[in-house]
Amino acid sequence: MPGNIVSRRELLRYASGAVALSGFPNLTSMIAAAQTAGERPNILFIFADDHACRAIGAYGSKVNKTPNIDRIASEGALFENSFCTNSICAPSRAVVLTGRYSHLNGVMTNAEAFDGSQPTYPQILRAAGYQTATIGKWHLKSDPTGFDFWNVLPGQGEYYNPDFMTPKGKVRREGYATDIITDLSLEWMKSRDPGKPFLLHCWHKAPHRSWMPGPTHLTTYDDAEIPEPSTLFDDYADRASPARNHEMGIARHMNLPVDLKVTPPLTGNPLSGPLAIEQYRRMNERQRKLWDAAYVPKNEAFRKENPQGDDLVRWKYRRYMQDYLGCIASVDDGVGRLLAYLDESGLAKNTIVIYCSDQGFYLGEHGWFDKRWIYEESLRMPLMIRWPEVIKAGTRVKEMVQNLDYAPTFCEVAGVKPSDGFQGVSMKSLMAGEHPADWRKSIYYHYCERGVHNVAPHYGLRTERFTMAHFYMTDEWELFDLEKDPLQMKSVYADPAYAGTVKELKDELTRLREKYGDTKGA
Ligand code: SGN
Ligand code: CA
Repeated sequence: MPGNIVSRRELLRYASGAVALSGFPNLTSMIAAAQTAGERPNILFIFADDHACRAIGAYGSKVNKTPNIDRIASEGALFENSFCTNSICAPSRAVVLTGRYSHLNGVMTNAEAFDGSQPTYPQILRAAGYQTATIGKWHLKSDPTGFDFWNVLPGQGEYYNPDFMTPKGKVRREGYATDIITDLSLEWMKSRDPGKPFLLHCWHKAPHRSWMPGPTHLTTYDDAEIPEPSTLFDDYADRASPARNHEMGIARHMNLPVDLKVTPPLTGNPLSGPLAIEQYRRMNERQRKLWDAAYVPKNEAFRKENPQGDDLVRWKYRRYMQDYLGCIASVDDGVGRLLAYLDESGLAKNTIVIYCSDQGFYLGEHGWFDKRWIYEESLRMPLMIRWPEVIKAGTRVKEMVQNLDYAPTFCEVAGVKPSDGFQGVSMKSLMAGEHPADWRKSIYYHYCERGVHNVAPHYGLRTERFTMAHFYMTDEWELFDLEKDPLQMKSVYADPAYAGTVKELKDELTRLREKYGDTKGA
C-alpha cells in the first residue's frame, strides 16, 4: 500500500489527548496558528444522491430551477470539471471519506461493508476538536465512525416515514425523508456547542430511484416544459459492445408501477391503487390522500392515451423527469432553509457550504437512467462551494477535481495535516482563485460492479479532450474525442488518425494505475 496511513489505535490515542499523531507533529501549533488567524471554519456538507448537473440551474439546467442550490455557486465557486472515481453510491462515499481509491479503501462496489477503522476526515477533524455529525443517507453497511452524532438511513432508506439507524437503535420518523434530514440538520446545528467548530453532513437520499416526490412537490412539474436530450433514442452503433448490453434503458428497464408510479386503478378494494405496491404502504392517510389526488388523475389520463413505441418512451421520459425533478425541488427547499439559518445565526461568513452529489446520472441521455459509466453524464459530479472568507463570489474553477480531493481539502481548511494515505489533492488553492501549474491534467477512473444494470467493469482516464475506457472482461476499448464528439456517440479508438493519441493515452493510463496502485482488472 502506498503511503503510511494513520492506524485506528493512533487515532484513538490522539483523540483521547494521549499523544500527537505520527505524521501530525505540529498539529497543536497548526491549530493554534489557525485559531489566531481567525476561527476555524465550520463545514456544512450537503450531499445529494444521483443529482446530475443537467438538473441544477447553476450548471445551465434547461429542465428545472434550483434557486437555493444556485446561491452556493453565485456566492461561492462552481467547479466546471468535477468527477468521481467510480460512479456508484457506496464506493463514491468511501472515496470521499478516505481520500483513497476503491481498491484501497475496500469498497469497490455497493456490496462491501466499509471498514470504518481506516483514517477518514471526520475522525481526523473530530480528533482536532471539531464537533461532527452525519445525518441521512450513509449506505456503507457499517456504523458511522468519527461522529459525535449520527442518524442514518438503513441501506437506501425510504422516502416516506423512513427508519433511521442511531447509536441507540432504529427509530421511525414521520414525514418525508428530505424534509426530515433537513430538520435534523437544523436541530443539530442549533443544539451543538457553539464554542467549537463543526462538521455536519446533511446527506440526502433524494433524488435516488424510485424518485418519489414529497407532499409539497407532487404536481410541481405537471405542466413544465422538459426538453428531451438529443440522444434519447441512441442505438449505440459506433461503440464497443457494453453500451448495447446495458440494462438501464428508459424504454425497456424502467417499470411502470414503481419507477413511474402508474399504479393499478383505485377500485374500492383496500389494496387497490398505490396500496397494491409495497412502497406506498408506508404512507400515512394524509400522505396517501395527497398522493392519490396527484397521481390518480394523471394515471387515468395515461391509460386513456395509451401511448406506444417511441411515444411511450417519450411519455416515460417525461414522467421520470417530473418525479426526479420533484424530488430535487425538496432538496432545493432544504438548502434554502439551511442557508437561511446560517444567515440568521451569523454563521454564514465562517461556514464552508458544499453542495454535491455522489455521482452524476442519466436523464435520458443515451436512452438511459442510472449511472456507472465513465461517460460524461455519470462521471461528472456537481460541486459548488461557498466560503465567503476565502472564495470570491462567482468563481468558476476549470481544473479537474475528483471526490478523492475532498478529504485533503477538509483537513487543510481545518488547519489539520491530512493522513499520509490520502491520494487526493486539497482544492483550497483552487477555491482561492489560484491555478497551480502542476495541477493534474488527467483523472483515473475504475468501475467494478457486476450485476444490476449490466454495466461491464471498466477502467480508463479522462483528459481535457479525451475519454478512453478499457472494458477488460471482453478486452474492448473506446476512445472519445470530446472536442469533436461531446455527446460521445462514436468511439474513434480504431481510427488510424488517432493511433498516436491511443498510444499516449495508454502510457498515461499505465502511469495513473501505477501512481494510484491499482492492479485490478489487468
Ligand atoms: C438500487 C436501484 C438501482 C441503483 C442501485 C444503486 N434499483 O438497486 O437502480 O443503480 O440501487 O444505486 S431500485 O429499484 O432498488 O431502486 S446507488 O446510488 O445506491 O449506487
Ligand atoms: Ca448514488
